[in-house]
Amino acid sequence: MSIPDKQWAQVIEKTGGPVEYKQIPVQKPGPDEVLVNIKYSGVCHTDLHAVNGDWPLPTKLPLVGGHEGAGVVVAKGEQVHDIEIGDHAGIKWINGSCLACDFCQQSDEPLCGKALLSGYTVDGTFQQYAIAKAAHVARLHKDIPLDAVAPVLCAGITVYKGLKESNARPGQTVAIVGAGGGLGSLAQQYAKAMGLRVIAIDSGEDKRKMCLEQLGSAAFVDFATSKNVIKEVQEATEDGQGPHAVILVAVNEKPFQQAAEYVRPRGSVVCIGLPAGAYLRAPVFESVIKMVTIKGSYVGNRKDTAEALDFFRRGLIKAPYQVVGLSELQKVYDLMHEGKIAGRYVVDTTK
Ligand code: 8ID
Ligand code: ZN
Ligand code: ZN
Repeated sequence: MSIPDKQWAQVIEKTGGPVEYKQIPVQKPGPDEVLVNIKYSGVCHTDLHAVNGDWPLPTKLPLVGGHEGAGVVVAKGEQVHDIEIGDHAGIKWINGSCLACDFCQQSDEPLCGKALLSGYTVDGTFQQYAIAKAAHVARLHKDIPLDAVAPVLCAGITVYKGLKESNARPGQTVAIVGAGGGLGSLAQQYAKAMGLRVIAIDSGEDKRKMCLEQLGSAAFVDFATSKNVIKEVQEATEDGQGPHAVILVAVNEKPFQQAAEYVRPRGSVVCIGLPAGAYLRAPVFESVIKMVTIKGSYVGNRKDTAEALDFFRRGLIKAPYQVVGLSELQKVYDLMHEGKIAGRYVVDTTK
C-alpha cells in the first residue's frame, strides 16, 4: 500500500473558524501508534465546539478536527503487534491515554490526566490519514460498513455508556433530551436494544417523524411548542410518575435545569451534552424527597467501545445519516449551528 506525502484535510487555523479545505503533509506514526487511512468520519457537535473554542479547554492550533473516523490501518510503529496493516479500525475521541495512572488502571481511561483527544488536543479524522495510539483504536470487523459505523465511534459509545450509567433496567422508561440530533438518534436505538421504553424530546416535524417512525420511540415532546414540558414528559409515562432515567444530550442549558423536576422518584439524570458556559440546577427539596441521582457521563472506555460496536454489528443500531464530501464540512457546521440536522452527517474523505 503506497502512502502519499500529501493529503486533503479540513484545518482550523484560528479559533472561530472557518475551516479551510487544503492539502497538508501525511504524518508518520510513532512506535506505539498506527496510521489509519480514514474513509469516513462522522461530524459531532463537539467538533463545532472545537471550532468555536467555547469550552474551558483550549484546542491545539492549527487543528484538524474530527473523532468519529473509520478506515484502514496503513502503517504502524515497531511496538505495535496486535493490529495489522489492512485491518479496519476506528479513531475515537480518546486517541490515547497513559494506561498507568489510577484511572487507566481501573479502565476509566477517559479520566486519564494525560488522555489525548482526537480532533482537539491532537489532529483528528477530518483528513485522509490520521494517527492514534494502537492500544486505543477501535477494532472493526471487516463486515462492518465504514460509513454507517462512523457515528458509533463517538455518539454510539457515549450514549451506550450513558444508558449503562443511568442504571435503567429493561422495561423501564428513559427520556432522551436532544433526541433528534446525532447522539440522541443513536441513544434511541441503544435504549430500544437494551429493552427500554423511550420518550424523545426535541423540536420540529422532521425530528418528530424520525423519532416516532424510524427510531421506535413511544412518545415525542416538542420542547419549542409544548406549553409545559415537565407535565408532558410525566404524562407520557404509563403511571404519570415520570421516566426512570433522563439522558441529556441537548446543547442548551434549559433542559439541564428541568430534568430533575420530571424524573421519577429514585430516578437518575445523566448529563452528557456540553452546552457552553452552562450550569446544572435542580430544586433541592424535590431532589431530596424524590432521592434523585444526578451525574455526568463522559464517552466510554475500550470495553464500552467493543460492546457498543457489537450491538451495531448485530444489526440492532440503525440511525439515519447522510454522506457528504469532506470538502463540504463548513456547510455541515452551519446546519448544525442552526439545529437543522436530524441524525448525523458523515463526511467521505475522497470528495
Ligand atoms: O462524552 C460526552 N459527554 C460527549 C460526547 C459526545 C458529544 C458529549 N458530547 C456533547 C457535544 O459536545 C454536544 O454538546 O453532546 C452534545 C450533543 O452532541 P450532538 O448530538 O453531536 O449534537 P446535535 O446533533 O447538534 O444535537 C443536539 C440536539 O439537541 C437539541 C437540538 O434540536 C438537536 O437536535 N436541543 C437543543 I440545541 N435544545 C433542546 C432542548 N431544550 C434540544 N432538545 C431538547 N430540548
Ligand atoms: Zn463526539
Ligand atoms: Zn492514565
